[in-house]
Amino acid sequence: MAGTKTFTMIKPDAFADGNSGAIIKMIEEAGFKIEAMKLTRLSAESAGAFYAVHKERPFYNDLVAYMSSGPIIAMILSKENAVADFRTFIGATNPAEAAEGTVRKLFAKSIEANAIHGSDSDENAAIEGAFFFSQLERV
Ligand code: RTP
Ligand code: MG
Repeated sequence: MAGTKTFTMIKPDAFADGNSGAIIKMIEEAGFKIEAMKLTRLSAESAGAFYAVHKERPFYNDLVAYMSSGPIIAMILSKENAVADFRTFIGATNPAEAAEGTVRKLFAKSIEANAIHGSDSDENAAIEGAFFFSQLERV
């Protein structure tokens, strides 16, 4: 069925702050099932490739430096309507605009260091999941 999977990363700020456990608990309690998970670290080159869609944006170089600054936790999640529901669950990009109770409201420090990533379409969820995980690493 379409729309059942999304991809997420706990970003370097949230991992470094020791918030990974709390965020994973929130993800599970919100009804998302973890299908794949790994602790890894993006090189500047991989971070640049992952966010290539933002190459022309003024924040691109900062984003690449930030996303390669420390470990991240990558996950594939499943749930009905996964992409849209997960975007609602994490909150707005800018934590100042994020709704109460969302991951970014609780854990993001700034519009850049905003704790967590969520895919923005089913197509990108599939591409991003495949960027990090082989078939063997998925349950
Ligand atoms: P994400 O892709 O990480 O889930 O975030 P998003 O869809 O909410 O936001 P997007 O526009 O895709 O931006 C990707 C990430 O770039 C950083 N950013 N910095 N300094 C800035 O103005 C700025 N704007 C965006 C954030 O880390 C954002 O999540
Ligand atoms: Mg995005």
